[in-house]
Amino acid sequence: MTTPSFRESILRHLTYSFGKDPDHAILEDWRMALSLGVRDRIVDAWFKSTKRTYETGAKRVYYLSMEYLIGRLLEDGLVNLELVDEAREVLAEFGYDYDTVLADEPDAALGNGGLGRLAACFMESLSTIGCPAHGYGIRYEHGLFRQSFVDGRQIEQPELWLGQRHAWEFERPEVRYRIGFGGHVDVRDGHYRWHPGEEVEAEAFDTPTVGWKGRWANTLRLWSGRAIHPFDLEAFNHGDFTRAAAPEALARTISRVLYPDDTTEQGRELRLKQEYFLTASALRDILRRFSNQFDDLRKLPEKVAIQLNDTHPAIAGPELIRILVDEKGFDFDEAMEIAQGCLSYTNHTLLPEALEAWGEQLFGRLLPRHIGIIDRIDATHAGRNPSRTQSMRADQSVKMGQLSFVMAHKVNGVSALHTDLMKTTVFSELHGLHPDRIVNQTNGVTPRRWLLSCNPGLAGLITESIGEDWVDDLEQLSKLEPFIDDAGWLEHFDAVKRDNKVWLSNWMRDTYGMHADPDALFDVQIKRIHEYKRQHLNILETIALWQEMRENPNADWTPRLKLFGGKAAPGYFFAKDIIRLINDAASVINNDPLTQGMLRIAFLPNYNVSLAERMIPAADLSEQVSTAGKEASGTGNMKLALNGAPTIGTLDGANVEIRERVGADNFFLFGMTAQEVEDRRRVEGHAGLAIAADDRLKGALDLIRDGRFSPGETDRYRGITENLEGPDYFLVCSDFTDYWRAQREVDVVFRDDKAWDRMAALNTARSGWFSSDRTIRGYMADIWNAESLL
Ligand code: F58
Repeated sequence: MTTPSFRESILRHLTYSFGKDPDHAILEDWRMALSLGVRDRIVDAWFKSTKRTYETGAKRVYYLSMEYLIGRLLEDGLVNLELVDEAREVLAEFGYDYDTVLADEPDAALGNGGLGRLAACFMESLSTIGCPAHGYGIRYEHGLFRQSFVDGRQIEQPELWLGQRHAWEFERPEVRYRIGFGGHVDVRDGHYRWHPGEEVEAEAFDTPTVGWKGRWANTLRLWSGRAIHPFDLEAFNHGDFTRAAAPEALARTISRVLYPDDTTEQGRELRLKQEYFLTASALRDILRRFSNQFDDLRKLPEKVAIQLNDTHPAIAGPELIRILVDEKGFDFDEAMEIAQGCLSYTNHTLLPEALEAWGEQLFGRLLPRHIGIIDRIDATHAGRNPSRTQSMRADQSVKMGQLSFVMAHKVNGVSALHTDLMKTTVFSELHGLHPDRIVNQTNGVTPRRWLLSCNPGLAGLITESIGEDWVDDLEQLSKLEPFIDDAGWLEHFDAVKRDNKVWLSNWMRDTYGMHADPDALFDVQIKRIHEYKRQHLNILETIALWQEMRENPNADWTPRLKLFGGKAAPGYFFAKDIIRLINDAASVINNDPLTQGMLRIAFLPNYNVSLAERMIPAADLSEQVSTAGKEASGTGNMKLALNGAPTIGTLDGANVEIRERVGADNFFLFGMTAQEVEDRRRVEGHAGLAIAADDRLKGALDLIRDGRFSPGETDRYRGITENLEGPDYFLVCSDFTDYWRAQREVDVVFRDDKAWDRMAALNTARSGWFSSDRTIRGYMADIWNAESLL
């Protein structure tokens, strides 16, 4: 039964918001009308939540993140408001297919990968839990680039998510702040005053984020850059039209693109400006909201928790101190204490090259007051901790990790292993001085998007079996365990996976003309392309397997489809070579008549949230093969396990905890531990030794080097082979043999339908702990001291 009001609401929007009658409306009109119908209801929940937060005077959480990898929002709203069936019916009535309408929405890809997607999952969980929260970020005009392949090579094109109409944001022209850069600092009677040399305006755009069953909605507030005086009329009157429009163009650059390439000085400068732009606007907004309700700024830590998503907004510490000291008259020590009471910091990586450090020159030029404050923070901290040897300033740069740690009352890692490593590596000195500061909050994923909505078949089976309470209490999935012994139930589980595989394979055929046999094992590696994530380990094993199949074509092989998805940073040439190698290997192997039906490779272009939602439910095997100690947590690993894909993986990041929970028998473990990795690196010529000991590895490397996948151009992959045969920092060669062994174990289990289904179903039943609801509850209790208002 269609609820008339929702149907009417859609038709009303079609008519009055878009001026179309159903006969003339195009796909985009329907998508927009449906979205606005949903949005109306979200807004109702939003107002109620806001009102309640004001009335209770509750503490608010502010999540500061340079990235939100949101994806599409229409299905999120429909699912959380339980309007999917009604939407389907209304669209069908007018001859439209639900999935087609949903697919018309562009992905909002305002993030690079795991860090940005985590922020998006957190926003959804905060709303589901009813924790009063705001997300702050930047409204990039261009999100992450669109990836395509030409001759196997990655090509980047700008992605314009705002090119089509977008239903979800509200522009707030009344919420604008002036944000300054550069200039100079005056000191008079010990009072500092910063006079910026340049100013831009930050304008707010709000997106309400609704939680499960529409019980609560929070705000994601994204800032857009504008010129203070958008148009230089004098220049225009002199006929200099370019100069007339220059102020606007310049100001807009600040929110133009996600992550400018920071290999050039201009790129780095823009990035630092973006970080300050986000942070300063957010703080102004936070303080304005606080002052509307309370008067004593010393109470800030009681009412405000500010979470720094990595060090990108680390300037929040010095900026808050600057406001309190320079503008509100606090003394430095008290200001520092207030700031520390509010701030906490999440670390997402231990890779040295990813730890932010800004050249002093650039930093001092753009933020002349802040660099002085940082020195004072450093000195104050050192004064209180006389044994301190490190500093926030070293090698002529400002160390944002050190600054974030000192300015936070809690610092967290994102998996148990990562948190332990933080204590012994990058933050060992600070951890020694502040042993209670580092806490762990293992990542999680929202079950609404990553199971209920992306895998309706499995979600249906689960609800049929144990009721629907699992949706916001994911650990209830453990109630599935008794069903797994029921052969009929397990067949049903298997049928759901098969349907998902058929669906993906049809979609691949229709979209890319790719062939995928649903009976093959769908072996999936989806994530950013990076040496530490070791997509090249996977492709080496694929090549070795191909060789073995060719030598022994009549053996009982388990048919495999190796599926890849992921983008390489535009300036990361090694990663781009890995992509090209995978594509080159695909063209050779997929066309080998001898191995047809046994082995195929497919690299799906433009991996993004929506593609993940299609691939994850269809995956049989989850590749989590990073060099131990390098992947902070991973969240794709959780999504895949939850959707019934056992992991082949190393003891890295959250893999460790996944294995503990799903059981060692339901996880294909291989490779060195983090400690063994460290030891192995000290073995002289480790790669050569590993190659000499494994003919398969040697054979695969030989084929690549001899140009088997790059006919006429034997040099094409020299970078890769020389790296692997030489330094092999990520120990691809040393882990190869054990990886091969684990893969053959996968082959054996997969041929036993029942055994495999059992393992897959146990992965689902035992992954309930990896909900981002659990993670957020952990932050609320251990870091924010915040409460749910539901
Ligand atoms: C990721 N970091 C971690 N960084 O690699 C992953 O293990 C973890 O699960 C995830 O964070 C969430 O905690 C990550 O995605 C980035 O995208 C960087 C942002 C700054 C520039 C370089 C990429």
